[in-house]
Parts: sequence; structure tokens; C-alpha cells
Amino acid sequence: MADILVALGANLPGTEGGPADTLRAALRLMPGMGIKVVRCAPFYVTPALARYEQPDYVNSVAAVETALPPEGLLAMLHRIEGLFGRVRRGRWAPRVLDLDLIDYRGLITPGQSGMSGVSGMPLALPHPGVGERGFVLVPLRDVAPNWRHPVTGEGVDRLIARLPAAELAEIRRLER
Ligand code: PH2
Ligand code: MG
Ligand code: MG
Repeated sequence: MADILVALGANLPGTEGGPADTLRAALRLMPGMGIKVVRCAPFYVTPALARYEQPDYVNSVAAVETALPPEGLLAMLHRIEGLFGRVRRGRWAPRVLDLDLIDYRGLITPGQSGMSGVSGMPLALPHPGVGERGFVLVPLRDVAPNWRHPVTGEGVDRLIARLPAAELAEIRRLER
């Protein structure tokens, strides 16, 4: 069952090399941390959605299985980010590794008010903005073509069809 989805992103080099090397290393690490990677989408190079100029991102989405509850999974994802030297500098800052919990079995949380005890980061499900972001939706469709937005019920194809053509044109698949 592909019902837990994790988005991966990076736009700064790290200890493993470039962004794609970091994503590959993070995926290799997950099984040892209780996160089984069932499927992973290809990697895509995407222009940074940001308030200022910064390097392109490499993005992907993985379908995972885990016995961890949502808060525990989010805390584990943050721990993995930390292992790769992620420093939190704010919402729009470039980063060595970003692991976002996009969907956990369709769970809907009250939003930014719900705080996960372990890391102190908000557990917001589904991930805010997922329905409008090409860099998440395009790889998400590769691993979960039948996915529907838990709140609106809209399918991933329909959400992608609504994106500006110019945004989609700039999402380039990276050969692995
Ligand atoms: N993540 C952000 C902000 N902007 N832009 C792209 N292209 N890809 C991302 O993963 C991304 C972003 C915040 O996490
Ligand atoms: Mg994040
Ligand atoms: Mg993010």
C-alpha cells in the first residue's frame, strides 16, 4: 500500500556530494531507521520556489511503509535531515536536505497548530501546499498515480493539469 508519502528535496551540496547524491544517501539510510522505501519516483530538477535567487532543487517522492506513528515518522525524518547537516534557517532558505511528510494514510490534522512533541515541528497533514506544487505533484504521480488530496478529494492528474504550463515545462527529469 502506497499510503505514506515522503517528499525529498535538496538544493545545496552536502557531505555526500550534490543534491542528488544526498537524496540517494537518505533513501539508503531510511530502512535502518524503520522506514521501508516501497517505491521512489525518478529525480527531477526544479527551479526553486523561493523569495530570492537560489540553486535549483532536486526533488522526488517516496512511498514508504513504517510502524512509526505520524509524529514519530516526522521526528525521524527530521533526524535524518540533521544527519546530513541540515540547519533550519527558515521556510525559504536553501537546504542540504528536506524530507516532508506529504500524506500519512489520508490523515488530516488541524494544521500548523498541532505540534509534534519530539522535534517541536508542526505536524500538518496533508502537507500544506501539496495540491499546488509541481515539484511535489509530478514525482508523486509517478509513485501514486491514483492518489487523491485527502482534503479536497481531487486526483493528482487533475491537480497537475491545473498547474501553469510554464511551471511544468521547467520540471526536468534527471537521468540516474
Ligand atoms: N522546497 C521549499 C521551497 N521551495 N522549491 C523547489 N523547487 N523544490 C522544493 O523542494 C522546495 C522549493 C521548502 O521546503
Ligand atoms: Mg520540510
Ligand atoms: Mg519542504
